[in-house]
Amino acid sequence: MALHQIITMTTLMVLDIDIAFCHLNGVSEFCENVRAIHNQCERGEIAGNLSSPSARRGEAGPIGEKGDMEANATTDYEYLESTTQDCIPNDTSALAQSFAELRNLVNHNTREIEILRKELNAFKTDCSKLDPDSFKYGNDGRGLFEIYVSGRKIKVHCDMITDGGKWTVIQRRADGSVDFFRNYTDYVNGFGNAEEYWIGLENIHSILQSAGDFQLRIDMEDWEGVKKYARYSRFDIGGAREEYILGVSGYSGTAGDSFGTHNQGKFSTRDHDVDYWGSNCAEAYKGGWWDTRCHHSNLNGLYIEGGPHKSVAIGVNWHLWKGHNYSLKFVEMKIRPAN
Ligand SMILES: [Ca+2]
Repeated sequence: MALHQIITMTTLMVLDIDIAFCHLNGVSEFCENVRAIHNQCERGEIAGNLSSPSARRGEAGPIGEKGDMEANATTDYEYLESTTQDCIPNDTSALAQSFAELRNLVNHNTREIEILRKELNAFKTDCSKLDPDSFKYGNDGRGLFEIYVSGRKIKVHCDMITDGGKWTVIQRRADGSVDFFRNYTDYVNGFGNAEEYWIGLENIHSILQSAGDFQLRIDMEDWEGVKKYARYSRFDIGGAREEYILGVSGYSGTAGDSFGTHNQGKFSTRDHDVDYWGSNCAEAYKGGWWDTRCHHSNLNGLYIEGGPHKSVAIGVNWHLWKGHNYSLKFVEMKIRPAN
């Protein structure tokens, strides 16, 4: 086979490989460029491009020797050999076979990776299951991360710093940007944005079902920058049929136990009154909570700038710290497996 034929074949083959990779990677701009070169090649223009600029005249000489550079259409084979000989395989069919095997391998590995990714995600049921390495950069051990609750991806804040870390934040109040005075469906399914949210009773229930016992920690801050917390060594809620009834015990902390008194409370909202009071606690105190005969804490109450408020018990209240007429500036409710 003449050298220029090998060069043309090899060039076409390399272009085919490029085009195939191009499809694999989905890089359309690159693909267009390769197609353009491919078309050039088919029109016979590529050999001219590969030869030196001075070699487009004169007559062809023997392979390996310089032709008559004054004659028309001479190809400078010496130049071609010096620039391409290392790139030309002895057997181009072997190259094609190698590429086919490579493509199969890539396809196979792509499928394997997708399967492994799904299996891995199924384990990320709360922040304690995430790879600690993913918290090293750029977020100071806090921030939004993806977890998989009942197979569905949701974004939550993870607190990997406080009290040993690994906390999944299920409720957050930080700037008053989200209205928490909402109906039952919203509290069941969850609502909010990156700064303020309620993760949803169904999601809380699913996370609690995914491992053994869970702890709860509530971090709070007032408008003067003072921080307090309440921790409960056991936290559980029932499912929808049990009205998400609360099981909480084992208080320790600095804020006082204003949540343990809600133990055995069912979750009430303005349109779903299952509290133990004649009237509707959630309606009266502007939130959604495990109300009993109303509340000692009301962390889903109205977010009131500055703190103090006149109407009793409607704010983001924690009774044993700030009473029923002070709305907190910041709250995070967070859970993690007990062990
Ligand atoms: Ca009632």
